[in-house]
Amino acid sequence: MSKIPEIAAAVENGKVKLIEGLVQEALDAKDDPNDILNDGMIAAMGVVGAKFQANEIFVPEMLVAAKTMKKGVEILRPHLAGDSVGKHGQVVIGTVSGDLHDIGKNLVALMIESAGFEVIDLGVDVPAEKFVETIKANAGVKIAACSALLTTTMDSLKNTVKALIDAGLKNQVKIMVGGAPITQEFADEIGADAYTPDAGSAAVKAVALVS
Ligand code: B1M
Repeated sequence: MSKIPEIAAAVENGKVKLIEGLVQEALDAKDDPNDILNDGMIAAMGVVGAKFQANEIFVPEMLVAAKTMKKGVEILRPHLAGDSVGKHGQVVIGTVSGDLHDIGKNLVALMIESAGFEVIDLGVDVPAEKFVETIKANAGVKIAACSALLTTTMDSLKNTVKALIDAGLKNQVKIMVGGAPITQEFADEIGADAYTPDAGSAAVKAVALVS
């Protein structure tokens, strides 16, 4: 029987010590790595978010769930990543200033890398100037990928896109944006080149933007 429901339960309940073994067992049983990620771990984070919103759990429980998911993704990583790193050029990625969420951003980075880009990951809480400096210092960067998970950091995303445009970098890079509160409409409004709703479509779009 598939281990995916157990994986979802382990992420939801923050079973940090169990997750690596469960993911490995699922892989050994030939569960599809994408199903383990989407139906197991990402779905569980949705439940965690809903419980947080309903005041059933609080920030510490969200943190443990996040830690559990990260450990699980590390086991999955070699099964998701490809082997043609760098053939499409470089992508600078980060979560915008004021925002500490990095699981989605890390998945986008992983998928983009597996699609054949070299990824420069600036981490979380990244000031707009840091994106600008990094692109100026790396002529091979073709895409700036910016993630925002909070409605309160949508403004940071807007400022980051503006800083990239004001620095004259639109000739060098395409700007991709995403994250739960972001929409195509918002992306258009702030002048981004592309919005995608998830990590898989971000990788497909990145390749299309440079082809
Ligand atoms: Co936070 N948090 N959190 N949190 N957290 C949310 C986002 C929230 C929706 C929970 C809720 O209320 N239901 C809510 C935001 C509400 C809002 O703004 N509308 C929220 C809140 C309120 C907060 C705090 C303010 C809580 C507090 O302190 N009172 C605080 C803010 C801290 C800060 O950033 N300054 C906070 C803190 C945290 C933790 C640190 C505890 C932890 C993050 C740990 C970490 O990331 N290392 C955390 C977590 C875990 C969550 C939830 C539960 C899960 C996020 C996650 O990892 N999802 C989240 C609820 C939820 O998402 N349902 C929640 C799984 C991940 C795979 O999905 O990140 O959406 P996601 O990424 C997707 C897509 O969005 C997309 O692709 C990804 C994969 O397919 N995507 C892109 C993301 N970036 C992209 C970029 C692209 C393209 C696609 O192109 C460049």
